[in-house]
Amino acid sequence: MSQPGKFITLEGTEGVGKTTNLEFIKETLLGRGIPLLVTREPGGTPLAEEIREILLAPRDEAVSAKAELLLIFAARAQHIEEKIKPALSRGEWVLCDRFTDATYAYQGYGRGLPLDVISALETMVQGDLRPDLTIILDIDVEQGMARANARGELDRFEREKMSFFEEVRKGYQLRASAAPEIYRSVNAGQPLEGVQNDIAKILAGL
Ligand code: Z5A
Repeated sequence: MSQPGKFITLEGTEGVGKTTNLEFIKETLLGRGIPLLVTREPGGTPLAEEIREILLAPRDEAVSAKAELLLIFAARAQHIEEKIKPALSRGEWVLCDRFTDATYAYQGYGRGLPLDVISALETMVQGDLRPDLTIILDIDVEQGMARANARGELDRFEREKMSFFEEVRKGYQLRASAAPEIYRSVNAGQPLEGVQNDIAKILAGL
C-alpha cells in the first residue's frame, strides 16, 4: 500500500519505557514539523478503548487465549478504519504505542497461539497495512519487571510469570531479526539518555 504518511510503531516487554520514549519520539517528530497522530493499542477509539479495559482488567475468570486474540483484533479493526487509515491518507504520520507485533509476541509466543492464525487475522483486518518502522525496546525481563513493579498496581498481563515474558521477548527478537529493514532494536536497559540517543539516530535515518 502506498501511504503518504509514515506508520511508526513502538514495542517492547513490561517496564521497557514505552510511555517515556513515545513522548520523546513525538517531540522529535513534531519538532521537525511533521504532522503526527499519536495513538495506542489496544485502544485509540472509544470502542477500542472499551475493549482495552476488558482486556487489561484483572479478573477471577480465566480468559481464553482465543477470546483475548479476537478482542485484540476487534479493537484493531476499529482503530485502523476510524483512525489510522484516515490519518495516513491525510498525509499525517502515525506513531502507535504497540501494534500487531505485540499480538505475535504476546498471543503467539507468550500464549502459544499458532502464528499462522495470527497472520490470517492480520491479513483480514489490516489488508496490506504494515508499519514502515517498528522500534523494539529490548530489556532483560527481570530488569523490566522491577521497573513495572515499582510503578504500582499490575494489570492482567503484568501478573503473568517471568517465563511468559521471556517468550514474549524472544518473539520480538525473532521478528526483528527476520526483517531488519523494518525493525530497529534498542537496548532499553541502559540509562534513558543512551536510549534516546539511539532512538534519535533511528529517526534521523527516516
Ligand atoms: N497487548 C497484547 O497482549 N497484545 C497486543 O496485540 C497488544 C497489547 C497491542 C497493555 O499494553 C498490554 O496489552 C500489554 C500487552 C498487551 N501488557 N501489559 N502490561 P501497554 O503498552 O498499554 O502497557 P505497558 O506494557 O505497561 O506499557 P507502558 O505503560 O508504556 O509501560 P512501560 O513500557 O513500562 O513504560 P514507562 O512507564 O515509560 O516506564 C516504566 C518505568 O521505568 C517508569 O517509571 C520510567 O520512568 C522508568 N524508565 C523508563 N526508561 C528508563 C531507563 N532507561 N532507565 C531507568 N528507568 C527507566
